[in-house]
Amino acid sequence: MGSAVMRRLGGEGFGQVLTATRDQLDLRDQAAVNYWFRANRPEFVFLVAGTVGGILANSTRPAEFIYDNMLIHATVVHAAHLFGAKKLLYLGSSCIYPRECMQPIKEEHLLSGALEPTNEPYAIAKLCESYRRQYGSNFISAMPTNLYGPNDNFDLTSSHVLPALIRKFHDAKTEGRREVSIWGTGAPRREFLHVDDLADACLFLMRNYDAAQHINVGTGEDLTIRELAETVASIVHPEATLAFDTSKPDGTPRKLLDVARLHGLGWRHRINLSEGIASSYQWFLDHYQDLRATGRVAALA
Ligand code: GFB
Repeated sequence: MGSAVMRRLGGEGFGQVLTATRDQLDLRDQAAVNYWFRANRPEFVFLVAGTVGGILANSTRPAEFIYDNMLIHATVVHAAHLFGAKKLLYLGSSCIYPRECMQPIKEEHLLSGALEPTNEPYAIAKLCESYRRQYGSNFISAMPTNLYGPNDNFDLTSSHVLPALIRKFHDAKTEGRREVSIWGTGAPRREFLHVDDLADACLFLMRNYDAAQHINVGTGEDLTIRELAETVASIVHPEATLAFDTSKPDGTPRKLLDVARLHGLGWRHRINLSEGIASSYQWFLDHYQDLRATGRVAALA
């Protein structure tokens, strides 16, 4: 998300984009974050930082996810308030909605039921609304659907499904194998948004949305994990066959966002799924050596 927002702001000609990498600034450290905000006085804040991961990472590292994400979000929102940021956009995730939620999921369905156990820790956030109510801060929050695109994580133990499938079909093809293991039953349905569309939506919301209610960001279209695997196979390794590993969790049966509110504001995604998968696979091929060198395609399933 971060690199996509940087690409989009650069494309828009914004010259004064301030960033701080994890090594430069620990966003869980209030004193350090306050010092950074006092020194830099950002007017507009895109809060896209967090500890993220796929279904396995979320269910095996819950303490790390809840500790990091609650601290990062609380610390940055509080500093933005203390040092007078004009506007802040916080990005959550569609996993914030209940597991058995009406589909498509409306913003009002938030906290209307039990969360999916595999990603419960990651979902507690009503931060921006509280600062708006108490201090009148123009802080907004958006809930994007599952994301994919350039700079994704292709590590098979911590990644999300789409980069994992690109990697698995690629490895099978280069190793002359046909069978590819797909986690779960293949029946769950998921919606996917390309990160460049998300970055475009972030700029649009920073310019045009000033309401307390969080807003969904997605395509409004979903497919089964089996259909997704068949689509990736058709692009990366058409001879492949699918083997479903039902020892792995399916997670939420479906999480299709209702994007009527965003469409009503005049924003729609532009990158369709097949096009996005093809360009993401090309990015993977172009960066394969770097990914290997930095260990982001290290672990084998
Ligand atoms: O993308 P994913 O890890 O996250 O899994 P969630 C989506 C679906 O793909 C699940 C299946 O049903 C997985 O079982 N799947 C099949 C695979 N093969 C694979 C594979 O090789 N790797 C992975 N990772 N999945 C996450 C939340 O849920 O969504 C996070 O846990 C966050 O907190 C993220 O919200 C956006 O969509 O199930």
